[in-house]
Parts: sequence; C-alpha cells; structure tokens
Amino acid sequence: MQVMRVDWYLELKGALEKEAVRSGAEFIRQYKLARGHIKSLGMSADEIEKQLASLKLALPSWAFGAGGTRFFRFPFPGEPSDIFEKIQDASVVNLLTGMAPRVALHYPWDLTSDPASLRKYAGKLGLGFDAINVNTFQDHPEQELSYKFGSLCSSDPLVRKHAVELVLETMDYGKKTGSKDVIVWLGDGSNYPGQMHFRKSFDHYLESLHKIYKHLPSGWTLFLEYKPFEPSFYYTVNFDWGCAYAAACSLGKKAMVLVDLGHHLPGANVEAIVARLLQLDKLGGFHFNDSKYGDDDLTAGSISPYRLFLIMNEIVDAQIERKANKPFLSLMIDQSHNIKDPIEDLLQTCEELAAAYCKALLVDREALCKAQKHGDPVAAERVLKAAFYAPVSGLLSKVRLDKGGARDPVGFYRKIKYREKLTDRRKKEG
Ligand code: AFD
Ligand code: MN
Ligand code: MN
Repeated sequence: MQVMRVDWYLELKGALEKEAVRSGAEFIRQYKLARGHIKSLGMSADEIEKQLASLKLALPSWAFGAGGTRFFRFPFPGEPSDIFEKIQDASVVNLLTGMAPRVALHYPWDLTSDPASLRKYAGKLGLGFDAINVNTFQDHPEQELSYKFGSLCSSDPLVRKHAVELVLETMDYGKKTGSKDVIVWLGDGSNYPGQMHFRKSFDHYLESLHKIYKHLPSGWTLFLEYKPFEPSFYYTVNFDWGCAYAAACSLGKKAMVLVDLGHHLPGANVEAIVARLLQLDKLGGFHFNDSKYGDDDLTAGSISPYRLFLIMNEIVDAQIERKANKPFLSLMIDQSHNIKDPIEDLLQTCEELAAAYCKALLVDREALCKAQKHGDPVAAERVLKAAFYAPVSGLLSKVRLDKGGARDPVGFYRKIKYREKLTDRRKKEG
C-alpha cells in the first residue's frame, strides 16, 4: 500500500490563495478588455464565463513521464515512477488550471495491486478517472502469445482471444478506479503489401469488438480510435474515421468514434470530419494534441491554433443545436512529451483548449448563418476571425481564479519551483 501524503497538496493550495490576492492591475485590465470585447460582440460576458467554467478536460497518465520517439528518450529529474506519482503531478495541473479534474489511465502500464487506494488517493487530490486505454500494441512481461503480427485482428484465433481478454481485464480494472469508458486504439496493421489480408483483418477486428461489446459494463461507452499509420507503415486496420464509423455502427449505440487530432494525414479537414461524425451521432470524444507532419504528440494549439478553434467551433455549434449548455463529448488530451516538462506542457495545453473553446463560444452564429445563406464568404470569414482574434486571456484567468487556480499557471508553477522540490523529495523517497 502506498503512502498517500497530501501535505504538499494543501501547501500548494495555500500558496495559490495567497497568489490570487496579488493578482494585480494588469489582470484587471485584461479582464475588463475581454468583457468589453464580448459586450461589443453583443454577448453576455457572464454567460460566457459560466460556460467556460463548465469545460472539463482529462489528462493522460502517460503524459507525465518522458515520452520519446522510437529513436530516443530523455528522462528528466523528478520524473514520476508509478501511477501514484503521476496522479500527484496531474493534481497540480488541475489545481493550477481548475479545468482538468480527470485522468485517463492506460492498462496494464498503470496497473497497481491496490486500485481502491489509487481511487481514494486521486479523490483526495480532487481527481477522478476518465476513459481507460488498453495496450494491445506491445507484448507485456510474461505474456504467452505475441502481438507482433496483430492483436484483436491477428490471423491467429488464440492471439485474438488473448487480446480480447486483455480488453476485458482492462474494463474490470477501470470499474475499480471508477472509469466509465474504454478506448481501443490498436496498432494492428502491416508493413508490407501482402503481409495482411485487408478484408479478413477488418472482419477479425469486428469479431473481436463484438466480443468486447458484449461485456461492456452498463453505462459504459466503447470508443474506437483510428490512426492512419504507425506503428505499421503500410496498412493499419482501423485507418480512418470511415473504418471506425463502420465498426461503431455495426456494434450499436454504446460504441462511438474517438478523434485524435494527430491521427490524420497532412491536409485532412479535421473540423469537417468532426462535424460529420457529430451529425451522424457517432462522435464520442477527442484526444487533443497537434501535429505538423505525421506526428501526433505536439502541444495542442502549438502549430495550428486556428484549426483548433474551428474544431471547437463545430463542438459548440452541435452543443447549441442540442440545447446542451456544456460539452457533451469526452474531451481528453493525448500528448507525450519528449523535451518539455510535462506539467508545463499540460498547463499550456489547458490554456490553449480553454482559449479555443471560449473563442468558439464567441462566434456570432446568426451572422454566420446569414453569410452562408447569402453566399458571402468574406462576411462568413469575418465572423469567424472576429471570434478567433478576441482578446480572451483576462476572462480565462478570471475563470481559473474563481476555481482557486492560478492567474498565470506556467508562471506560478515556475515560481514555486515545484519540479525542483519534487525532485529532491522523490530522490529521498525513492
Ligand atoms: C498512442 C496512439 C494513440 C493512443 C495512445 C494511447 O497513437 O494516440 O491513444 O497511444 O494508447 O499515442
Ligand atoms: Mn490518441
Ligand atoms: Mn497517437
């Protein structure tokens, strides 16, 4: 059983309260600027603040260690060594931002013999658990059968059975930690033409999914995450939203598609894919990140903030249509860091996602609709850009402060030297 100290957490909360009192004149100026701008767009700043406050993100457990590429990995001092330490780091992100109260686990990477304690510890730090991810893309220690040539889609029925069992085990573990969804992203595919039979492999995928779906705990959703390539470089079984959509439809209502922003080939219109899946009622949620080429791990909004805004715009548009006053989708982050301090990266990510969401709330939908009706692309673009360029940072700070967070999360994190202190402590305890 782990030692579940929370003294550092209370200390951090105290420091945040003191800092909030000192938030200063510059913050007031920024806040007034944001409110004035929102008013000039004919909207209620109070309403936008309220909606923004309801934005909740999930942090991936695997983001808290050093990621790496297949060439190298740079470990860093104070890196968490188990899921309890990852939870500790996640709670810092949530405390400072006030908007990341859930963690997505990865099984069996995050396996602990005492999931009840893990749940209790997370609860004490203000965290719960989001969807659980399953790892059928690598062989685990003492695994009898190999996933080298596929897992759920392997041509060997015994390997498929083995992989299905791992997903069932993952869901059992998720039940203990309080998850409600399971995400199946699988690396199954091939590197060479002829290596894998296209139709048969998809049939195997469906057959395995049906077995999993039959055991889905009540109230749970099964998310199917597609990816065009990697780890396979020629063919991936679930390579795009069309494959994922077909699979989700064949399963039923509790199966949904998960869009990882980085899982598209360059030039893909991701916001249109999002809109189409929303329209078809098959979009379950996101893995947020950004990418430049074919990568999928860069900080959300670091390369294409406008695209992120356009995606959020589709989410908000669907929300309004459904008369939902907050996101009804599962909003998760999936980034793995190679060179940044993961906590700093996730603080930046939360800020980017909140800004994009806030700006999407500011789109004048009536004016946009009018421009579309009258075939006026210039007016339509002006509506979008008026929202995209809105100065919202003061409003974001206010919402964070109201939740006990930091006005400037990265600045505060650096000031309190959390990582340095943590490094000493983890060295001592380790
Ligand atoms: C990898 C995959 C995918 C998945 C994640 C967790 O590309 O994004 O969601 O691992 O399994 O990054
Ligand atoms: Mn992902
Ligand atoms: Mn990915």
